[in-house]
Amino acid sequence: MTPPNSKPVANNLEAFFMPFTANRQFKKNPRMLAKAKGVHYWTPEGRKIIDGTAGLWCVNAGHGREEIKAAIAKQLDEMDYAPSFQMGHPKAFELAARHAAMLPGDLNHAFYCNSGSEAVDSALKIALAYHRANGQGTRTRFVGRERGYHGVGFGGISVGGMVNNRKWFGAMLPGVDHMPHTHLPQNAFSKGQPEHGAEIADELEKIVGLHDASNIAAVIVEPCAGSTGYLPPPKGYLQRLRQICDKHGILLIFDEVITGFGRLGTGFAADKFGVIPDLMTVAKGISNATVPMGGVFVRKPVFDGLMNGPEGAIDLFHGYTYSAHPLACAAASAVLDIYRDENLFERSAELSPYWEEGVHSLKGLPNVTDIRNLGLAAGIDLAPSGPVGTRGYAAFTKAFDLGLMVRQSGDAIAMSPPLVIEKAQIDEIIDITAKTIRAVA
Ligand code: PXG
Ligand code: PLP
Repeated sequence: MTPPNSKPVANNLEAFFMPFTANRQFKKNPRMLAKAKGVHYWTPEGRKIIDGTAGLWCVNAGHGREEIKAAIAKQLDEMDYAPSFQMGHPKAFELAARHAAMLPGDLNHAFYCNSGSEAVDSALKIALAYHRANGQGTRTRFVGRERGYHGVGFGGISVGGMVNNRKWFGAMLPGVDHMPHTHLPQNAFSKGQPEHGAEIADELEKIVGLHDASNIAAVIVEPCAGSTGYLPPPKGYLQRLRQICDKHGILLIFDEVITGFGRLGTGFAADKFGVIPDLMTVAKGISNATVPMGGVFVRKPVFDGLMNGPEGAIDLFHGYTYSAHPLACAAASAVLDIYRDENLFERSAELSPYWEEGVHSLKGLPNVTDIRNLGLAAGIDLAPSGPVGTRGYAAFTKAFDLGLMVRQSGDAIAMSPPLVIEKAQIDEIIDITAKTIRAVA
């Protein structure tokens, strides 16, 4: 049978061990992507796919941006690589200063790495080191949340709350508790932030009561959970978490790998909600996914707390060969120019009501049990049709066949288009999504 998605490719598909993929199923009927520009992908045979997900929530400024390409090429000509251990290069310092200037409050230092997973592990380690440097070395426990996704490092899966990402890998980090997730049935079909559930933050008090605050280093949450179907925080929830952390001297980490760089219509979720975390993890939109990059943004008191040792001593025993890679820094700086010059965060905010109206117009279609949105992203729950993920996978593949890229999480589909999307293209995404939902009924 000729696969509908892709003409047979000349090369052998066997050797590539694909991440988060049903390898054998995929290789029988591959969904190949060969070209990307603006808000579109093309398959090798030239079929055009509208990118409803900005790649994997990362290509915020759209594909194939000439400015980024030029900046990377120029950097490659000047200097391909430079170490950042006890050495530096100007682009790293320039980028950190630009990030510090755009961040809210006193989040004004930047540690760089190469992915969101590395950012999360780095943030957890910074939290531990900070407490230890401040004479509170008993603070070693972490608190995450059910349905949280914090990447795939051992730290990230330990604080994360996705069972399939955890159950295969044994013991993980000791000393982690999970707060309940915030997805409540009474909030179904909420537009934007749901009304109910701020009090779920009080579960943190129970965990503090169990272990005592003197043993807890940090709480990590996605301000708006992404990977588990897009779960905007209930009104007041994040503010309450911040208060409880302040009361007990616990660091609050916002994992903004998805929400950072414009997704919610502001630079960061911290701006959107007016809640400033002690540490913020970012990746994806930081470089528009051109060169892999991640980062941890650190508040001044936390950074200063690590600067109390002898001047000649290393402040943090942590870093990557590719921390602040020159190509990544060049790309990230060019991306900031685009975000600024094209007002893409504001554009995201301006398009959000139109997007909200579009996604909520899908209410009433067969098997749609909930729709959630915030900023320029949404999650749509479909009733299961068998084992978990059966209908979700059917929807994902059907949408691809109809020319739309969506993300599947169980039986939910998530969408997060590039921030450069046009209204007519939003209409197209909604139209294909509706056809998809009917087709998998
Ligand atoms: N934290 C959060 C909040 C994320 O969303 C990571 C950490 C890890 O980033 P890296 O760069 O190591 O992948 C992420 C990544 C999906 C999907 O389908 C989401 C992510 C990655 C791939 C797929 O929702 N988020
Ligand atoms: N493994 C070995 C043998 C190494 O030498 C290094 C780095 O020097 C690493 C792992 C870590 O690699 P990276 O710094 O790219 O994370």
